[in-house]
Amino acid sequence: MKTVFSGIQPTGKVHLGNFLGAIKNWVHLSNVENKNFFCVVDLHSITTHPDPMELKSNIEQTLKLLIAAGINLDNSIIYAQSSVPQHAYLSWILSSFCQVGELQRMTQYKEKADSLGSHAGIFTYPVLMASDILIHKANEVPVGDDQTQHLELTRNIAERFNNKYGDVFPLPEKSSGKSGARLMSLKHPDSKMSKSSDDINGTIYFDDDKDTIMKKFKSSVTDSDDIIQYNLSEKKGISNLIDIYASINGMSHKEVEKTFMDSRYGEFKMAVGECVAEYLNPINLKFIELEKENISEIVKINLQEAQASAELTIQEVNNILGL
Ligand code: AQP
Repeated sequence: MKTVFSGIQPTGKVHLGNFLGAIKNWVHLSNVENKNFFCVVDLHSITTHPDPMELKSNIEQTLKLLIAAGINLDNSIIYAQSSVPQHAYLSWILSSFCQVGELQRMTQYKEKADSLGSHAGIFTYPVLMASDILIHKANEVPVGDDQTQHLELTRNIAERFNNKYGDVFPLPEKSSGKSGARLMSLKHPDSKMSKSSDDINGTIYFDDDKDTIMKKFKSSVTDSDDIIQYNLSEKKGISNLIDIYASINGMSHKEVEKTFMDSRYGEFKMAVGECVAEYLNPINLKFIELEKENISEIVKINLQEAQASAELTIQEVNNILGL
């Protein structure tokens, strides 16, 4: 049986990009024979210095959304990273198996240092990420291409540890499953749809109602061709809409182009809006239902399982290191 780990930051309201790029696949993985850990990686979000009340509420909201999205809790564990301090403990140990030069080469460090200022947290967070993956000995990690570099670093760290102390950690692989679409802003198709962006009209949030969704798609930026064709270099806006439609309906880009070959942009935008509203509505309804329910027992049981799994690894590592 595979052990899968993946995480989401509680940096804001969950959006369609998070669903189609990650959570939809997590739901799928939770229904096949895997042991899955889906983690709200709140310690990572500290690097952005969030407002404490907002952070607390985002953590709770994100955990509830994972349940509302349909993650099968029979073989999946959902929890907040900061509730399992073993993540941070292992991160300290692993930092002695990571080269400074490796961290300096991380492209996300360079990007984040520009926007967040260069503090040590954004320099060393890839080690915490390695710890997130290795704490449960995950061998499969469903991540997008932007995370390939971090996964390679995790493998390097695990390999160095294993070379010195024996076969402790598996070398994790990128999930073989289909990676989800990378959604772009509906208003600025050059930028990624993102939780922390101010671009609310370019982002579809999980709790947008149908009217709002339709309005956002209606005013989405495309081009003047009126030809529904996937072309990432010249038609970013329409390609993004094709990606969304294809991802929700399990179709290829070509199939979407064929289906809408006689349609105009206005018609296509409405069709995309309709299918997005249909996709998000049951998740939102379930979320509202969960808001009324007390899910503390579910959260507690999941957390205990996550702690037990992490503690096993820490005991083993402590013994091996002589701690
Ligand atoms: N636009 C996107 N398209 C496809 N997938 C996306 N993901 C995020 N944005 C898109 C995927 O969602 C998962 C959780 O993301 P994260 O919270 O760990 O970090 P992120 O990639 O930085 O997400 P955001 O929404 O853009 O948040 P902020 O604004 O805080 O940076 C990941 O698997 C990610 O690939």
